[in-house]
Amino acid sequence: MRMAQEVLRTADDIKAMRVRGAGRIARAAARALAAAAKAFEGKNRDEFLKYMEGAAEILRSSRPTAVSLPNAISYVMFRLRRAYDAGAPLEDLREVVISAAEEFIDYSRRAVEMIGEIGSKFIRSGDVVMTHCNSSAALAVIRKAHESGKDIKVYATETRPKCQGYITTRQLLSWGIDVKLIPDSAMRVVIRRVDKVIVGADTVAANGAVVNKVGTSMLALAAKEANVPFYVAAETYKFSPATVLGEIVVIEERSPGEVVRDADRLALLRKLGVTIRNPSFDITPPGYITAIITEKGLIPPQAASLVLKEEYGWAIATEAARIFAEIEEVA
Ligand code: RUB
Repeated sequence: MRMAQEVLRTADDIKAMRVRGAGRIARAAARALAAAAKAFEGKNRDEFLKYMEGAAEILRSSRPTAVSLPNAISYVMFRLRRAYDAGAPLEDLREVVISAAEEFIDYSRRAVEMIGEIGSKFIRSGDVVMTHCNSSAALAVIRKAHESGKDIKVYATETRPKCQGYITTRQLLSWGIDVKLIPDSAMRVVIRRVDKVIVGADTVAANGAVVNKVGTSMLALAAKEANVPFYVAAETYKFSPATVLGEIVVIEERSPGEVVRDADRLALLRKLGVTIRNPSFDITPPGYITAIITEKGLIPPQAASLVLKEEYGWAIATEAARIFAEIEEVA
């Protein structure tokens, strides 16, 4: 069975970062699953399940770090498998996928808005806020604070090597917010003029550690030293159920060509034997985080495992059952 074009295109867009940011890639994957279900031409429900599992796998492997991607896919696939096990006919299974994907996308959008509402209450008029990379959840907080009449100023880091800080700067300017762009290396100098830091998240681990764009943990370190509160804006689908069972978050390593853009210079450096590393994300330990702003309210990072139990009890139980089955097989 040929895979739907939309699935292949979406996976490519995510890999090439034409679609980027943890929330956006999650919504794009859900949309692609719905498109795949619509495009399925077979007549058989077993074939449909296999085809959807193939689509899920292609999308899941498009980028490794943001757990929002597998969580969005699991949200849809869990409902599909449940309906399949209950004996639903093909047309119902197709409908289950389409409506679960729409439900996820809708939830995700409302979650970002809710984070904006909740997070903006922690920003006071006159605050100087610093952000890193380009996070729609973090920006929702800043935008809402501005829209509710608070006078705020923002420092945005460039976020090398991909410079997502330029997108942040453009967005803030378009909303009429006072923003200054700084090189990443100026973080510790500028933090002295900052009242609050707010960043997004790709993954929140069970122990409350936050995985976000590389440089986030340096900013957290600078904020801690300067006694500046450090907030993370993260929807609950950025919490990783697999980490409850000890799984390590994979940090994406991207191409050296993003670090040294000039092809001749890159070739020369390679000829000289220079190795270039480009880890795309880093991990901020919970002790550096003042609070995580979720759509369900503000939580201390140490409460991440409670969020996981409440939101992903089913995913954790399914995964645990799979691990036990494997252990029994080996024994
Ligand atoms: C983006 C990044 C963002 C988070 C959260 O990295 O690290 O801070 O994904 O974004 P990249 P959002 O540009 O490599 O995808 O709040 O929009 O989900």
